[in-house]
Amino acid sequence: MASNADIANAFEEMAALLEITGGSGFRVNAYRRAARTCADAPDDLCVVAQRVPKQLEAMEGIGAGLAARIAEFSATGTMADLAELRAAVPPGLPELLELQGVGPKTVRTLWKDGGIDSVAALKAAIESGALSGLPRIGTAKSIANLRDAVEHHLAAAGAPKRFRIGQALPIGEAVAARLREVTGVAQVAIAGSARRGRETVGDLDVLVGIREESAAERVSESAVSMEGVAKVLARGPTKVSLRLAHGMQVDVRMVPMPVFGAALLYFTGSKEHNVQLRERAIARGLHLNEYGLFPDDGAAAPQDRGIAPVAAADEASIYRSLGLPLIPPECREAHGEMEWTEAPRLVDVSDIRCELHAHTTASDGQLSIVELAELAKSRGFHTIAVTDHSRASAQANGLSVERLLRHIDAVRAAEQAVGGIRILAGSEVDILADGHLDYDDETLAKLDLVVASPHTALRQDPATATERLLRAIRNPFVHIIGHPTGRIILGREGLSPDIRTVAAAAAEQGVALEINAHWMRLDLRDAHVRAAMDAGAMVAIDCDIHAAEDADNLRFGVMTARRAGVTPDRCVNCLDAKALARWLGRRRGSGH
Ligand code: DGT
Ligand code: CA
Ligand code: CA
Ligand code: ZN
Repeated sequence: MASNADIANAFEEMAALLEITGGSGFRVNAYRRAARTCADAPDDLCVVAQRVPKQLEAMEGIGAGLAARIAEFSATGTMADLAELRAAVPPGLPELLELQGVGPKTVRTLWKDGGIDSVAALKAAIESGALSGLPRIGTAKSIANLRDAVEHHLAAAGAPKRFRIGQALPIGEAVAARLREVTGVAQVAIAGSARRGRETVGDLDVLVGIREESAAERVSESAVSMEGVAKVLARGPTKVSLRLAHGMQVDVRMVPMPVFGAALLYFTGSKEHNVQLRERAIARGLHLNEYGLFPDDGAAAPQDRGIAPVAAADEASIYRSLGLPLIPPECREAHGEMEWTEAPRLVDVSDIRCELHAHTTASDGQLSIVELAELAKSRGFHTIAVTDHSRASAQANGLSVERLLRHIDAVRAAEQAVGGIRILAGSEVDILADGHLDYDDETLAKLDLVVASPHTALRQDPATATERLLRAIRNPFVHIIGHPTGRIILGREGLSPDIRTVAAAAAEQGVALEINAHWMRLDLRDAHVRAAMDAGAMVAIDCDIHAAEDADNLRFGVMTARRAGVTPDRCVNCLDAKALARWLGRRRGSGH
C-alpha cells in the first residue's frame, strides 16, 4: 500500500517534470502544495481515500482533481498524468531528480545545455570534465556536490525495500492462518523481524511445523496457490519463497515438529542475537544450529550423524540449557539480553487498562464521544480520554477555546449517559514551534488531561527541538507528550531532540512520554523508549484513536515498549483508575 510519502513524491515528481518541460507555473505550484499537504497529513491517505474519499478535499490545497489523483494512486499505485509526463521526457531524466540537492532547475540545465539525460550520463560528464562550461552548475563546488550525490545515489540503489510492521504482520498472520489449515501441519509461527516487533520488516518469515514429511508438499502447494502471489521465487522440499503483488517477500519453511523450537529460535533472529547464542553454546561445550542444541564434538552437522540434541523442541528448553531465561522475541537484538538472569516482566497488551489519546468527530475523528466510550468499555478499559485537536491544527478541525469549553460539557454529559467508564475531558494541544502551547494555562487548567504534541515545524534543528519539548514538559498542565518527534516511518524524519535531556526532564516533571501505537508512527521509537527507561521517565502507550480500528494498533505500541524493556509499573496506561486519577492530579498539585 502506498504511504503518504509515496503520494507526496508522485506530486512532487509531477511538479518537477512540469517545471523541467516548461509547464505552467500555476500547475507546478498546485502540485507542490499538494505534495506538502500529503507529506504532512496525519492520517494514512490511502485509508482515507478508500473509506471517506470526500475527506481528501477538506485538505489544504486539495480540490476535486487532486483528490481524484490521490484516490487513483491509492488504488493503482500510480497516476496517469505522471506516466504521461514521464513519457514526455527521456526515460533516464526523472531519476536525476532523485539526486540529493538536484532540483528541476538543475535538471533542466543539465538536459537543455549539457545534453545530459540520465544519472549514467551525468556520471560520465563529471568524470570527463564536460560540466565545467555549463551555466550556474559548472563551478568546482557544484560539480563536487553532484559527484557526491551521484555516488550516494548509486550506493543506495541496491538497498532493498522495507514494509511497516502494521502492513507486514497482518499479511503474515493471514498466511499463517491459511497454512495452519493444511493437513499434517501441527504448528505455524511468524518468525524474523515481524516476530521481534521491528518497526519495519524486510521480508516475512513463516515457520511451519509438520507432523510427517508428506505434509511439506501440501504446505508448499497451499503457499504458492495463495491469492496475491505475484511470483514464486524458489520452491524446494523445505522452503518456498514468494513475492506478493505489493512487493513483499514471504519465506515459508517447513520443519519437523521435534526441531520446531530450534528452527523458530534460529529464524526469529536477530542475526546478532543468534551469533551471541552460538558463542555462548561454544563456551559451554555445546553446538547450536537450526536443528537443535547439541553436545559439541568438534565436527559439523551433528543432526546428520545421529547425535541426540540436548534441546530442540521448544525455545525455552534451549535457552534454559544455555543458562538463560526465555528471552522475549522483542528483546532479541543483542542489547545486553545475554546478561539476564531472569526475564523482566514486560508490559503486555492485557496490562493496558485505559486509552489516553483519542479523537472524536469534534476534530478529525470518526467516532462520537459515546461511541468512543463504548469502544473503550468493550476493551475492558476503566478510563478513556477525549483529546481532540487544539485550534492551531486547523486542517484537523481543531477546537477554539469556546468549542473546547462546550466539548468539556459534552464529555461530562456522555460520561453520565454511558456509565461504567470514566471519560476524561482532555485535549491534544499543539506544541507550537517555540514550545508554547496552543491554549493558555487558564484554559488548560479546566481539562482533566493534557496531551501536548508537535504537529508542525518538524524540520527544526535538534537544539531548537529539544528546547521546544523541554518547554512543553515544564508546563505544569501537561501530562503526556504525544508522538514526541512527529516522525512518520518510511515517510519523514521528524524532530531529532536530544532524547536523554528530554527524558530526564520528563522524569523530573512527572510527565509521561507517549509511544504512539500507530504503526505509521511508533513514536517514541524503541531506542528513545530505552532512553526514557534509563532516565526513570514514565511512558504512555496510546492508540491516538481516530477510527474504531485504530484501537487494534495497541499491540504495535506494546511491542515497541517491550523492545525497550518497559514493565507495567513504568506505563501510565497500566495504572488502575484510582492510581491514574492520582497521577493526573499530582501534576496539578492536588489529590484530584
Ligand atoms: P528483515 O527481514 O530484514 O526485516 O530482518 P530479519 O531479522 O527477519 O532477517 P531475515 O529475514 O534475513 O532472516 C530471518 C532470521 O533468520 C534472522 O533474524 C536470523 C536468521 N538468519 C538468516 N540468515 C542468517 C545468517 O546468515 N546467520 C544467522 N546467524 N542467522 C541468520
Ligand atoms: Ca525477515
Ligand atoms: Ca527472510
Ligand atoms: Zn492525536
